[in-house]
Amino acid sequence: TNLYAHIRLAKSQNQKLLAILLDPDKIDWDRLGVLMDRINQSPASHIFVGGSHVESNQIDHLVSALKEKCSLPVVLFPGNPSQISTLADGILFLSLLSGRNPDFLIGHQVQAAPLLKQSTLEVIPTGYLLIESGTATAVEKVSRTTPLDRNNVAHIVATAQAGELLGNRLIYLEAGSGADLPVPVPVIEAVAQGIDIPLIVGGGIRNRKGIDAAYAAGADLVVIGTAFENDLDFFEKNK
Ligand code: 1GP
Repeated sequence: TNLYAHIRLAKSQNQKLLAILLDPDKIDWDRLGVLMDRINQSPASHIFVGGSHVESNQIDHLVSALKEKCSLPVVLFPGNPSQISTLADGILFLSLLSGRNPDFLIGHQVQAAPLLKQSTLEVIPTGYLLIESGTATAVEKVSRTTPLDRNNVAHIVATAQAGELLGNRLIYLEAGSGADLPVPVPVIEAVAQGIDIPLIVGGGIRNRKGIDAAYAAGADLVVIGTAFENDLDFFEKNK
């Protein structure tokens, strides 16, 4: 299957997508069976795997369990090059365009490229924009970059557009995992209207209302991490 072709097709048909983000560092390995059941019962279309501090053997462990027990595509969402498992289906090849730290703009990508070229992973170039969301999140601390001002919509749109023009196939608007405030609706609306490629939105979305607000504003794919991690019945309670 071609992950990107599927995302594009969904966008063209206005079919909304949903990813569950799993951080291998936060998995309760003793309850893996329950986790897999809940994922299979959820409306998710994708599983993203990644985190800020994860070690690679845990990534392989989680990805192989997911490949065995779930039918959803597994997409890596790496915080650094050590978080690549060739057992996954694809990878969001992120460039942190909101920041000015060369390591996260191009350095880590150079480190990862030889392994990716050898692998069968589908590589999806993704412009990654961190939006200010109240208190500092892990992405901000780990990347040592400043998020974009959530009120400066024009600058956020220009950054997303530059990402598209540089050849990225997706734009990811990120408030940060566990963010106090999700990406503002007017930001999602303006970016969705300003680009032609699919738009991912995540960070701090905690309920059905938040998911639907992001979709209505123009998000093609919404990412849920913390809310599901904290309550495996999240999707049952938020239909
Ligand atoms: C983080 O966008 C994702 O990269 C998900 O964030 O954990 O807040 O759902 P949450």
